[in-house]
Amino acid sequence: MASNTAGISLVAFVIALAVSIGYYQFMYIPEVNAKPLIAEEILHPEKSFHVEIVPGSAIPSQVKNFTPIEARATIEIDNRIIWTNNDTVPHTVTTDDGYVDVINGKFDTLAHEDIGGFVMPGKEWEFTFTKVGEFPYHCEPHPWMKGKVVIVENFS
Ligand SMILES: [Cu+2]
Repeated sequence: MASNTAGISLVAFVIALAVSIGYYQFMYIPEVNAKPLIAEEILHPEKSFHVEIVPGSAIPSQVKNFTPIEARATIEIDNRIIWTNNDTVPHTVTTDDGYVDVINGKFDTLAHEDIGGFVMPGKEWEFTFTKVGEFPYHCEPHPWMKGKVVIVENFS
């Protein structure tokens, strides 16, 4: 009789264990790893906002470097910012405050292996901001080069 009860509770324990492993694998893990649902218009806006890195940007006396200094773009419209390096030396676009976009990763060319960390002369780099806010940045080798991305709410 006692061994029978023990047998039943062992079976109950095994079932409970299987259920909790199943929950962990099929419910909990996918939920934790899932990226937040973000509207298609934000992930892939219709337009881009262009910032030029002007010739001579590596020289401190060239006060124009990131042009415009403030890139003011609208979420769902042109929240994809494209930097074009028209200078003759490589530059970076590096967040001042460590901003990491939930979809597109760190706002820093140095964190992006696909371009070797730099916007090379004649090349461009794009970064899509998936939330509104102010995102100050600079160039790592030339810290006097400073700019800001401002993504504003879409009221249209
Ligand atoms: Cu630079």
